[in-house]
Amino acid sequence: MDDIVLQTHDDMAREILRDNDRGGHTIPTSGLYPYQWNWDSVFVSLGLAEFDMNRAWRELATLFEAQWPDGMLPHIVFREDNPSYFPGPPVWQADNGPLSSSGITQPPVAASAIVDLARRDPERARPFLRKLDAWHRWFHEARDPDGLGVIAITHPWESGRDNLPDWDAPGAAINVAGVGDYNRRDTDMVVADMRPGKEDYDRYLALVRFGAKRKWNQKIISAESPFFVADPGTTAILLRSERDLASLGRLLDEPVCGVEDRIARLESGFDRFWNPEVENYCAYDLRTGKHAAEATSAGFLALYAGVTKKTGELVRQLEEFDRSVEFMVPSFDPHSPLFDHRRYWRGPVWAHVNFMIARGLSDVGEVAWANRLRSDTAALIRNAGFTEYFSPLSGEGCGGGNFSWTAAVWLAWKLGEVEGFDRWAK
Ligand code: 9WN
Repeated sequence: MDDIVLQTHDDMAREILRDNDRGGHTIPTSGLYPYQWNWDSVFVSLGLAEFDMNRAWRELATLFEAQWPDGMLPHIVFREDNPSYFPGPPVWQADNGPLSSSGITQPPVAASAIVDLARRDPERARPFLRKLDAWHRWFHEARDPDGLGVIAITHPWESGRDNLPDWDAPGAAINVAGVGDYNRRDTDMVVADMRPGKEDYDRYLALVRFGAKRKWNQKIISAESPFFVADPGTTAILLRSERDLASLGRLLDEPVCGVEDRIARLESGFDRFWNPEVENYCAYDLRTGKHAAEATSAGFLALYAGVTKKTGELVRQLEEFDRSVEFMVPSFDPHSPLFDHRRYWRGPVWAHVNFMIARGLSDVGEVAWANRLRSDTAALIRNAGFTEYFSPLSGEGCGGGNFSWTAAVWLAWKLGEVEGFDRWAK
């Protein structure tokens, strides 16, 4: 009789990354997301680095192949037109870069990941240094034209946290009259109550049409877009990446000119996000001057950014969140009437966000909290599988399955080593 070999979660995670490999770039999951996504690929590179360093560097190289001449790194790279995803290349009409792509960006986690990889082999990071610098500069020029030290998004997809209630009020200014009929593909593959609603989708499409009409001229879009919202998530991620870019420059003995000024501007700008009524860092609508009215997981990324003056308040809010959920960290305040535990970014837990929040917590010495996030993430994946996101109440796996960044975070965070703490037994 053949021996039965039990597959470990590490094996499963590696298998998912191999299965989602499309020859040098990795898709998030087949069917639902058939292209290369920006921040997904970066987390994937951290997972790949645990078993195939060459492939990890290749993932980043293929992503940067799509960098636009102005420095922007697009949020989706289209190497084909795949009908399983809408909106595809014909809707975006963005031919400003060397490869077909979308016309917006996503949170710039790449410099932080590249610094992690560079610790093992610094020279391989050298080709990325100037590309990262160009992308970061682009954020300051195109997404902070007034030099306020906060980075705006021009589309909810740019935040990576697409249908967060933070975008509801600013999104009301988007004119959806011209979107017409279209055929969403996501709800063919995932139950509708786990995905954004029709109103959100109309707005997403209206903004794509708005950008396409302006030929994705980012200056014009920043000046004229009805949606221009400073995002604490993107700003925190950029701030950490700027610090990491500066250290990469030092490591490679190639100083990055201007990076220290950019860091200083973001550090002081970050205060603008503080909403005293919420006691957290909240999105800020640059068109109306209004803060979002509720706390989200992005506020905790302040610690990841090295902004530590409100550590006490943030930890208190984590404790508050924890009173209402089984698994941390919900993407949106679980006390709010808008909290929806299975619907995309209106409540669920995301492994990669936990990974970043925990890094910030451990940087400020909140080790027990960092460990708690790690063990929650491990328990969620062990029990529900490598799904796209998870209900913070029931632990149910939601969205797409065999998901690349969930697998990558499993490996990079060494979740296979977490033992003896089963949140399901709580
Ligand atoms: C739009 C791929 C991406 C993630 C985003 C997530 C989701 C796309 C969508 O999937 O967004 O970019 O069609 O829903 O919100 O963070 O990068 O996994």
